Amino acid sequence: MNPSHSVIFNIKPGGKLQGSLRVPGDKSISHRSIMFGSLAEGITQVTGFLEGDDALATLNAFRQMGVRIEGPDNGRVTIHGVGMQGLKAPKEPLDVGNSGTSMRLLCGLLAGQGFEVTLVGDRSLSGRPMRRVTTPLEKMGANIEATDAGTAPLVIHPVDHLQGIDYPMPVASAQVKSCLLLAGLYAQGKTSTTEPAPTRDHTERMMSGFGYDIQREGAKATLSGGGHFTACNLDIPADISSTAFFLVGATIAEGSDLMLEHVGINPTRIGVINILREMGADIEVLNERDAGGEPVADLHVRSSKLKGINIPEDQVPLAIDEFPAIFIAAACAEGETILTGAEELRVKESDRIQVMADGLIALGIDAQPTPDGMIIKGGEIQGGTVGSHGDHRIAMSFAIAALRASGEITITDCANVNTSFPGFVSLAAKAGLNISSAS
Ligand code: SPQ
Repeated sequence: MNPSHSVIFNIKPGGKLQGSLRVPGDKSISHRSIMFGSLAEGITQVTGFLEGDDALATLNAFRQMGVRIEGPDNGRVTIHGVGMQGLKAPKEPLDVGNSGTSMRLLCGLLAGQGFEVTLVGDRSLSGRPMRRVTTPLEKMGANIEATDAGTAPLVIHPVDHLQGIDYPMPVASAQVKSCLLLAGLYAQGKTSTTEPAPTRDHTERMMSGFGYDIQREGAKATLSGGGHFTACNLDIPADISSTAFFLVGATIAEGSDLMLEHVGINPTRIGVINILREMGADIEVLNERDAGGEPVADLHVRSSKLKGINIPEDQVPLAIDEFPAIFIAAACAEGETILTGAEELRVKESDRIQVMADGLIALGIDAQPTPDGMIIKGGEIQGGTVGSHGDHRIAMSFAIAALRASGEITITDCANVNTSFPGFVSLAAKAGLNISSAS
């Protein structure tokens, strides 16, 4: 049996969320800390590293390529950088499990190395589109084999050299942008990406933090190959994507009053705050400060009544991973919430439009999937069983829905919650969710 099928969440209805808590470190920044620290000259010390399966897959990949990495130990990682040319050919394929970020960013980073490497992933990742990275990389001169469907396994063959390109990105994707910028480090001349809408900019910020000259002008990011990274220390903030479950949970559960500490509030990630506030949520952003080039704050959230809205399309890339949680908020809102322009949700760890619609309908909510979004009418959430399809964000979203349900909710296939949020069950229980996990 696939082990991911064997974990089940049971959540008793009702409850409220209270107290102060800090969710684990940001997944996107954790991946990048390992990649940049490994390529740097010198020793990089990381605190707040996410000890979840996805970020650990990236860490293990670099160990397989000869980088000495100590930890993680309570979020502390020490990376002994090998420099831009110091990676070694791994003896085995690099297995990145469920992690799209690892596969797409590594694909760019490895395209210009002098050795052959194979990237493999689990069933979900092996069904996700990779042409969005292999096509522009091939324009740079890379030699990458994929399946006929353009999916993993990806075999990256060594090439003579890569050539920088100026790439107008057809999709708003931080993974595509980051992949090409990482390949650009090894390319001759300049590599530029232009994004159709702003996406998370952790790669650009971290490159500057490691002393690399990267220029940003509006939607365009440009760098020249041949430079080097200088090691530095990184303090990774709590992940706003994990925080989102608590923002929604405390908003929908009457009597809730919750403080979420040290949350990354990078402007390219705060769509969930903007959207929930527009729906009527009471979220205060307190103690804004800087943590190694990334803005952080404490978020104070109290329960409030929500109303349905038309979600502004410019917020979609800024909240792309938070829609499963936002759909639960919409199910608890008065009136209709309409999401458009979010077709990217169909190619995540699961088809997040279909799987969320199926689950909401199973719980008695009127949810209509559309090709690029969903129409949700707020209503009474009933008890029932929903399948998470091995998607961490679906599992956690339906878990918090129980705060407003009339009966117990059972969620199947929940092991992948460990990819982004190890300790979710105990932290959510501590805050007031009546959740238990069985395998
Ligand atoms: O890493 P993975 O599996 O792609 O994870 C997800 C998630 O929900 O955790 C997407 F399914 O986050 C992506 C995010 O959607 C992480 C990411 C990054 O770190 O650069 C960027 C986004 O993906 P994309 O395709 O929009 O660039």
